[in-house]
Amino acid sequence: MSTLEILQFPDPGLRHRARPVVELDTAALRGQAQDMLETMYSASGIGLAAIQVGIDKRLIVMDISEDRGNPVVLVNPELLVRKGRRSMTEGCLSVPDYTDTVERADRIRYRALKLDGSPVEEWCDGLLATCIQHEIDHLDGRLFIDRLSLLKSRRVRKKLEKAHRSGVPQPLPAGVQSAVL
Ligand code: GNR
Ligand code: NI
Repeated sequence: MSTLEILQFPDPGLRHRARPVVELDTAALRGQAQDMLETMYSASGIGLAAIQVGIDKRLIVMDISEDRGNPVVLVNPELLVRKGRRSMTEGCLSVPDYTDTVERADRIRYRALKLDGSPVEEWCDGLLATCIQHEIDHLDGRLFIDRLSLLKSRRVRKKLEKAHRSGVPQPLPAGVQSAVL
């Protein structure tokens, strides 16, 4: 197992659509999922998309439990239905030192595969629904700051680009966590 480097905005590697996983139930895929979980836990995140660690696959890991003992791995996740709207404070391990309120669907039905290739399809809501939508966005090259108002999104992108150029330190994962809890 090893922790992986998390790409930071404005890395262009965060801006493409990740490719579907075609080979399930392989040692390689399990190994990548394990490394992603280790990376997510060590950064105190509640989710991580493969694209954030430079892996071009539609693969996400999550753990929204309080004791950090409930790892979830989803392969090729898809939103099937969105219901209602809800605003939540979000942060992102790829967006240093910034949190903001994002409006998303409140309740979703999603479909995905488990590591062994077996299908999952279910409704969820609350933090899990927010997290799945945030991670699927990553797989489509989208970040939560793209979902702010146009004016705000532009202002935030400029500010973060400037901070990036001047070599400001990496995100404090605890900041992201406090946005969650
Ligand atoms: O750790 C994270 N917290 C979080 C809080 C609110 C909404 C979404 C998230 S996901 C984020 C980890 C991350 O960047 N996943 O891509
Ligand atoms: Ni993120």
